[in-house]
Amino acid sequence: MVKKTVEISAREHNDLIAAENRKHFFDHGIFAVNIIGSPGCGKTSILEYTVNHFNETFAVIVGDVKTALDSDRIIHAGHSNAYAIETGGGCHLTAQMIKEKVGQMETAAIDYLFIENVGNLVCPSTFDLGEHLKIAVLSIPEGDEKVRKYPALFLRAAVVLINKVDLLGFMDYDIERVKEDCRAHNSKVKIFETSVKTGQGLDAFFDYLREQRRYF
Ligand SMILES: Nc1nc2c(ncn2[C@@H]2O[C@H](COP(=O)(O)OP(=O)(O)O)[C@@H](O)[C@H]2O)c(=O)[nH]1
Ligand SMILES: [Mg+2]
Repeated sequence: MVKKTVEISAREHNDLIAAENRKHFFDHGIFAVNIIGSPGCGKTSILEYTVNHFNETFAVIVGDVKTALDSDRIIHAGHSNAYAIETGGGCHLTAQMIKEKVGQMETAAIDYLFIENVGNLVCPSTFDLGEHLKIAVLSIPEGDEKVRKYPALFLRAAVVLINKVDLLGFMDYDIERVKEDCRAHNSKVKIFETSVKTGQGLDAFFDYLREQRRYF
């Protein structure tokens, strides 16, 4: 008898685990979002703001190459349900990492799961974690050409937050051009102009998440 072995790629394996995660989230009523952006664009700051202004029950997972500094910031902001994943060199989170971390949580009490991916506009874009929404975060100091340079993320992100809009007057940044670039990649993209310093756009973003959770 000829023995056949079936080999699957790392990405196919990731997709299988991501599908398991998605079913787990569905079964437990958890709406999961995967937040992707460059280092320093404001991902953790947005989550700190979320701790103080989003009154639903949620958990936070923060991925970084090293340290638990960002999950410590979430805990320090007053939210104990925050977990760190150190990738040890990996430039993105994987569905397996999320599966293991979610396995340690008391999921019955969670309505939302915020996942801050490793800071990077490339690798995290194509690794499904089982999330319902991929959220891209841009920020004004990064410059206004990033959507054109890193299309993979903007083809897949359902939502784009253009953060640090409080700095718009200080930098050359054509925000209308950036929005056009986002829409050229995804005509249905939902765009929010946000600032953690002033709170601009974040309540509207939270309302959007609540609306999306109702239909997932
Ligand atoms: N002016 C301004 N600074 C911000 C805003 N959001 C974040 N920052 C600052 O940007 C820096 C990096 O933020 P952080 O949340 O650590 O970014 P992350 O690497 O994407 O998690 C910090 O100094 C924040 O205080 C914002 O909306 N406006
Ligand atoms: Mg961070």
